[in-house]
Amino acid sequence: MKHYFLMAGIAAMSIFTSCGDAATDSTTDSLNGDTTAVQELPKSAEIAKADLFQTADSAKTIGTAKFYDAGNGQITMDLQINYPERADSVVAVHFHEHGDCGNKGENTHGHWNPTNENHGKWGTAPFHSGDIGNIQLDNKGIGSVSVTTDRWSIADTAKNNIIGRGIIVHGGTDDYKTQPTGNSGPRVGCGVIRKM
Ligand SMILES: [Cu+2]
Ligand SMILES: [Zn+2]
Repeated sequence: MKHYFLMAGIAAMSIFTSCGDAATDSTTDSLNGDTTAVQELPKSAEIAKADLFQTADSAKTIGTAKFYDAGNGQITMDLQINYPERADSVVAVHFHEHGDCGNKGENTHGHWNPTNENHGKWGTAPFHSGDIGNIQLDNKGIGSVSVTTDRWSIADTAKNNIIGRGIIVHGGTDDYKTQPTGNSGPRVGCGVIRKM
């Protein structure tokens, strides 16, 4: 990763210096001075995050969803769940409409659905833009999934803005068919997507 940025820095500097007098000395000095700045480019910086907790006890965290700019208008979510009470089970995860985890997650209301599609399985149209789906938890209650998509935005005015949406972890399995919920069981975990 560091090497990549260094190479990018060299490339950028080459372009820069080619516009003026490309004196060898100043190129070298600029490169040394700019290496740190180039490494701070926000390309893969965390752009949003949701801390997930148990709906039965908000003091108990059960994981995080971290969002990154993947370039080309795409966003990557790395979702990690650590829910020992749910070890050796499947949980279903969706983005829900509202960022209010009150009333044991019920205040998030239904599935977030900016494209007005039916509920379904991620990647097989039709599906809601937050139908992350089933995640197998291991014997410690740990599971993860990574999703990269152009269905999400963090732009304030975008219809598909994910900021302020709820993320619900269900204590059952999404059948990917039942409308509009997938019959995914009780809401056992919740979090709200916040801009970083
Ligand atoms: Cu749900
Ligand atoms: Zn759905």
